[in-house]
Amino acid sequence: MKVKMILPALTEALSPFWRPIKYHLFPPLGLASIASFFDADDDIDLQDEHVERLNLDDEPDLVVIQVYITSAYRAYALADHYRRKGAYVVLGGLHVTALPEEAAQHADSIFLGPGEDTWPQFLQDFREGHPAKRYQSKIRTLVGVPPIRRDLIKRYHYLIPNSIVVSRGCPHHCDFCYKDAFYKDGKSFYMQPVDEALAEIDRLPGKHLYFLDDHLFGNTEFAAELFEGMKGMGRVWQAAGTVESVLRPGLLEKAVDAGLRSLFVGFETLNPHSLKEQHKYQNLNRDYSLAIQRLREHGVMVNGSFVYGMDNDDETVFERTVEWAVSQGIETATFHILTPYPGTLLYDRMAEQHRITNHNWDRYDTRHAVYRPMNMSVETLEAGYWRSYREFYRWSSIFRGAWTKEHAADRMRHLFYTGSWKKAEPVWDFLIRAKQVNRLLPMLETVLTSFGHHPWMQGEEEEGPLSSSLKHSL
Ligand code: B12
Ligand code: SF4
Repeated sequence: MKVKMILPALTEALSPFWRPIKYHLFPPLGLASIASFFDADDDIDLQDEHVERLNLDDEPDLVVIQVYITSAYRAYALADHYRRKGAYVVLGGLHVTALPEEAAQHADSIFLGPGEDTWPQFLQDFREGHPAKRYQSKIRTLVGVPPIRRDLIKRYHYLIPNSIVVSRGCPHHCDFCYKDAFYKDGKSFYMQPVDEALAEIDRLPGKHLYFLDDHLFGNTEFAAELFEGMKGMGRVWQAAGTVESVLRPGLLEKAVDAGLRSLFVGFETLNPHSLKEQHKYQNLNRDYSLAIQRLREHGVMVNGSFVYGMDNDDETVFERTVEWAVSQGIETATFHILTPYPGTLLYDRMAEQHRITNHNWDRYDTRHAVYRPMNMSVETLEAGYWRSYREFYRWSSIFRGAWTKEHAADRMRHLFYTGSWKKAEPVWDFLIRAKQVNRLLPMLETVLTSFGHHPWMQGEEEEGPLSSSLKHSL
């Protein structure tokens, strides 16, 4: 059987907001995961439109498209194109699960929820000639799932080809998150068996890993066992975790021993009323500064995530947040405008209050206000969002953030990491166009591995602020 799998690019790909580096980071793990259920003699072409031009002249029997909210219109156009050519077209992913009736107009079959249980069932039905119109995932497990088809991923396109997910979902329930809508009708947090996760890590070449799990630290027992198994593998890695998990005694230390060097932390807001409003209880009454201090002491860099536009926010929120982030020495920050994704509690609440002003899914990209904020205008919210990026990444802020650190080596790492991420974008773009983005990976590994004197460097070679490997790469 001839199969085409597509991760469509978001409509933004044609707009001035397009940042090539952001879309050359991670390969399409979702499609490569369900591809593991195909037969060895199926002829599969997996294309990621963020990084390559699609070949639309082919004649596949089956077309599989993953739909995110911001790529929904492009996904539908591609689906319509292949249906006109007579292919059997299926759609799945987050947006299909949120709005199945909308997606069904463009597909022969649709899939709701994760694909590990429904996809093998569909393949059997399809081969037998009686596929259903709709498949709803109910059995939630990663036990016995075959290894992800990494052979279908064109590694050279990505800065982080070693992206990996070893769990699905998250134990928490924040109102604005996609999670509860996507995992409804079954378990919403479950893990791969640790042995299989370790085997997958072992199969990945090189040193660097990026865990894309929503909350790698969400199950202490699983995380501790995983980190224990990774000890001595010589990996350096990045992941996402909550403030609460950083403060939990013992777990962070295990992660650091296993190679954790940078963590994406969802601070979201500095206002406890907003945390309550969004049911983000796991952040309530947690000492954010202490969490950052703990990460710093262990040599882990912080990517702080912040959301603007909650009902308690007014026009002072931007300056306060940026000032706090800079003064804490956070290395990188990601700002978002609150976005009511269909299917979430946040969406239902805002729809009930008649506050949603825009149903153009292209705008649901966390850069636009698609609703009426409570305590400021849309213009103030959007301007404040953009100003936050400018303020956080101006050189004076980068230096101020770096100088919150005691050791010269830590300051250097801050300057190098933050500066090269935001200030060297033309260089990244050039390397992407030259198909050389992979060449940046050793530099990233070096920055994550080197600099400073930290508990995790005990016993490793040390020769002053810059280790020899970094000098080589410079
Ligand atoms: C990596 C990532 C990115 C990467 C690349 C995405 C990629 N290559 O897949 C980049 C940086 C480009 C990115 C960008 C954005 N992202 Co993003 N991203 C993620 C992240 C962290 C991991 C994705 C992943 O690999 N998951 C692991 C795999 C295994 O899961 P999966 O892809 O969902 O696939 C499973 C199922 O969905 C299902 N499935 C999927 N497709 C199909 C098809 C069929 C037929 C079947 C049967 C099953 C099926 O089966 C798979 C196996 O279970 C997710 C969070 C998350 N946990 O998913 C956010 C997430 C997907 N991103 C999100 C957002 C909002 C964005 C941006 C708009 C952010 C922005 N401000 O720019 C952009 C736009 C992206 C776009 N193209 O439209 C939201 C999506 C919200 C929504 N309702 O669509 C998420 C959920 C984050 C969040 N918590 O809000 N993102
Ligand atoms: S902690 Fe993060 S992943 Fe979990 S529900 Fe909240 S926003 Fe979603």
